[in-house]
Amino acid sequence: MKFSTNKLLANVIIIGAQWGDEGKGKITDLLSKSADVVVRSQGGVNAGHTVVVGDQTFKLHLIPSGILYPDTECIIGSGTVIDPQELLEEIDQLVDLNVSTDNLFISQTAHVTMPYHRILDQAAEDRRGKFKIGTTGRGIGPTYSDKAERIGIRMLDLINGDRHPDKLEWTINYKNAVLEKLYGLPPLDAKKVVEEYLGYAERLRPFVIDSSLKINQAVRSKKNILFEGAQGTLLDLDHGTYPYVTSSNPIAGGACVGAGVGPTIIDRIIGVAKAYTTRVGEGPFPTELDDEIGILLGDRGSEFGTTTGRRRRCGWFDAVIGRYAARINGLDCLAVTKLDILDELPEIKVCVAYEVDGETITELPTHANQFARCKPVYETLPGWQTSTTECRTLEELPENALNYLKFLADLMELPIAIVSLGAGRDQTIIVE
Ligand code: 2SA
Ligand code: GDP
Ligand code: MG
Repeated sequence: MKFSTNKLLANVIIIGAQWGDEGKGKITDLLSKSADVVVRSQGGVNAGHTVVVGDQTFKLHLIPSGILYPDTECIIGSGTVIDPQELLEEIDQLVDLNVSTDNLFISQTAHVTMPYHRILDQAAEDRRGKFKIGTTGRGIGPTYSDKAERIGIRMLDLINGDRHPDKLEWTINYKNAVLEKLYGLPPLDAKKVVEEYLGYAERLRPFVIDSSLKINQAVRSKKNILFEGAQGTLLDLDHGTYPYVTSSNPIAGGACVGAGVGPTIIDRIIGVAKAYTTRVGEGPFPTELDDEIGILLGDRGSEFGTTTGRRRRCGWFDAVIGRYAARINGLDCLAVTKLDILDELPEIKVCVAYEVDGETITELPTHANQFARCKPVYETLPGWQTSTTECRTLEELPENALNYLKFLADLMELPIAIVSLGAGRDQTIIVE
């Protein structure tokens, strides 16, 4: 479990190794102290990253979790989708809490979530009925769909007028036809929407930059860059549990695409994993607990969506998923969070394989139906039934807690670099 903290001072990608909400916000905030630049590469206001500093709790959606350090530059990269209204609210809330946003920058090529995207997200979910995905309803899928269809509106279209207001109106009317004809919904007033969004653009203009250029200049100046993942590996559009995924690429490769940097600049990839598993939204979840232990994990872990407030589904740690995340992301090491949530349990299970169709498998099946039929094969470890929240070194951990961590590290064939034992900054063990 050796890990040099010096290596945190390099170009590092932080990735969710499960289905999101692993505590990436806390880990990003922690490492931002030694970062010059923090970049969000994908996702939008669907993300909810919580950072606790003393008695203040910050819930960030689009703004990188490095924003709490005044000297750290925070960049919302090209691969993100931006809801200008929500972003402005997030900026205003930070300013109200005396957090400076002077070092915030927004990519000119990020796509804009428009009002029709939010409406279409909800309408599509309703139409999917029992096949619904359980999206956050924030218009994420429709914004990325328009990007792929090449009818998206980018920040620079709003800021520089590269897309003439007529063209904006044309796009809105095009989407109005979809709203009306496909869903029987009332059309939006195109002129009003254009006026509203050009107003947001005026406020956001000072933040908008060529983000890839800025990030690569920072690379050349040997600055330390932290790439903050949103959502998690299993929610990846290409490599997650499709179709129950988000519409971007939360995996390590997505960080390079979304930021506009080459993979050769990356020094280290940290996978953040909870000591158990959660999922919010629909889709198969082999280790899900529909019993009092699931409720206990949810209650002790305050497992409610940071963005939507939805109750998260809870289950045991799944090492099949963990190993998959290690492979897909090329993880160098792990940050294990929320170990303290297991403190009370007399015994703890870990899924080491699946049984499906009479076979035992240790690799994640790619087909959603087969994945839905997987039954977890568990190994049971003794709990420690002692509080770990005050532990600050591995030596201070109860023996069974340390054994649990070693068990996870061995299964995933990865060193553990960081252990988190509470939401606070100091409730952390950095493994030397
Ligand atoms: P979407 O809205 O199109 O991205 O939803 C598609 C799926 O991706 C899941 N998803 C998430 N899962 C965990 N956490 C997320 N962020 C919020 C949080 C979620 C919340 O931090 O708690 O508040 O509910 C997040 N964002 C997207 C989503 O549940 C769908 O399964
Ligand atoms: P993210 O999306 O990966 O940033 O995670 P979220 O912020 O959505 O959810 C993680 C929640 O757990 C937040 O409320 C954090 O403050 C909290 N948290 C993070 N690490 C720990 C930990 O080690 N122990 C406890 N008890 N809470 C933690
Ligand atoms: Mg979250």
